[in-house]
Amino acid sequence: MSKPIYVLSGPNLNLLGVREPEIYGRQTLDDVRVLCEARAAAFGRQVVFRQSNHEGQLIDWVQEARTEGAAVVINPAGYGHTSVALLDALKTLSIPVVECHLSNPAAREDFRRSTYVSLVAAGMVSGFGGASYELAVEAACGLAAA
Ligand code: CA2
Repeated sequence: MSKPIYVLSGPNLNLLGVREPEIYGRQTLDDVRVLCEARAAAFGRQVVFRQSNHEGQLIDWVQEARTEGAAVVINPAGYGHTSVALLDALKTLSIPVVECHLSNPAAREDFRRSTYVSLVAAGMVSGFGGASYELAVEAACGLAAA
């Protein structure tokens, strides 16, 4: 069995579909998980799909992916703009990292225009709501080693 794609979501994304639907859409994170599982299955992969509001927890999962994962898809949410610690964890990986965002941060406030994660990501998918995750999983499957 090939290793799974780790799909990690950062703070407040547990509220997806519940608050601010005009920005983040009406799909819940559980809906997004189902989309990711289906897209990965099309490539013979499974996903480990997790969300945390805690920086250290996300870092622990990145470290877990270092040995257990084939690639990481990460929506770091607010931590993308602030967390050097998360960047440091991602830098330890030798597997591909794909950054993903529901909204298009480049079309929003200036402070959202760059993320630390982009320094290590193979690429970023943003602006397509839940489909950003699906596309990011597809990209990760394409980049992951057999
Ligand atoms: O567009 C994205 O996916 C973001 O990563 C979302 C982050 C934001 O800080 C980034 O700039 C772009 C915010 C996540 C907040 O999640 C919520 C979800 C539903 C309702 C309220 C917040």
